[in-house]
Amino acid sequence: MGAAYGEVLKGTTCAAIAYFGDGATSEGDFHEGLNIASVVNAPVVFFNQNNQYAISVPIHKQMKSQTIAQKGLAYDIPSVRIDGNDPFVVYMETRRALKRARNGEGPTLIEAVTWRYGAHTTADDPSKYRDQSVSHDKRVDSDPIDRVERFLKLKDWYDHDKKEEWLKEIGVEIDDSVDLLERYPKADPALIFDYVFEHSIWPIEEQKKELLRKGALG
Ligand SMILES: Cc1ncc(C[n+]2csc(CCOP(=O)(O)OP(=O)(O)O)c2C)c(N)n1
Repeated sequence: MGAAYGEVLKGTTCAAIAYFGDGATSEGDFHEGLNIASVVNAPVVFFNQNNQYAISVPIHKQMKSQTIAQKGLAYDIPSVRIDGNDPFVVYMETRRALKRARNGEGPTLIEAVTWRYGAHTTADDPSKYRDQSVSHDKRVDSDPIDRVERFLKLKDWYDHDKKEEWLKEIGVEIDDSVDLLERYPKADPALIFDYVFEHSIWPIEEQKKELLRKGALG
C-alpha cells in the first residue's frame, strides 16, 4: 500500500501488488493496509493465496469469515474469490486488477483459493496435523501444472520434447543460481542497524554497540 501510494505521489502510473497468505489476513496490518488503500484510492492489488493453512492452523481455527474476499467489502474494495489452481483465471484477474489500479480506479482484493500439498517449510511435518492423503487427492485433481498440460494436449499444442528441453535448461539455471548465492560474499551484519532510519537514533546505536561489544556481529 505504501509503495503504491508512493507512486501516486511521484506522479507515475505504476501499480503495486502484494502477495500474502490466509493467516496474514488475521493480522492487523492487513486491515490497516486495506483501509488506507481504500481511503486514498491507492493503485494496489492485494493478492491473497488462500492455501487454507497458516503453517499448522487450518483456516476455520483462525477466522469465522466464510471467505477472505468478503473482508474487502468492509473497506469498499472490489473483491473476487477465484480458483487459485486455474492459471488462466489467476492471470486474467490479476491483469484486470492491475489495469484498474493503473487507470486510477483504486485497490482490488483477489482471493485465490488453493491448497498446500507439501510441508510449510523443511522444519514442518504436516502429517502431525492433517491427513496427507487429502493432499495427494487434491494434487491429482487440480494441480495447475498438470491442468495446463492437459489443456495443451486437448488443443494439440503439447510438445513433449520441448518440455524435457525446458526442464533441463531450468534445472541448470536453478543449480547455477544456488551455486552463485552460496559463493556470495557475506554481508556485514552491522549494516542492519545503519539503514533503519535516514538518521540513526540512540536506541538503535545502543543496540548496535551492545552487539558489537558482545562480539555477536563477528
Ligand atoms: C508476526 C509473526 N508471527 C508469527 C510468524 C511465524 N510465521 C511464519 S509463516 C506463518 C504462517 C503464515 O500463514 P499464511 O499467512 O496463511 O501463509 P502461508 O505460509 O500458509 O502461505 C507464521 C505464523 C511470523 N513470521 N511473524
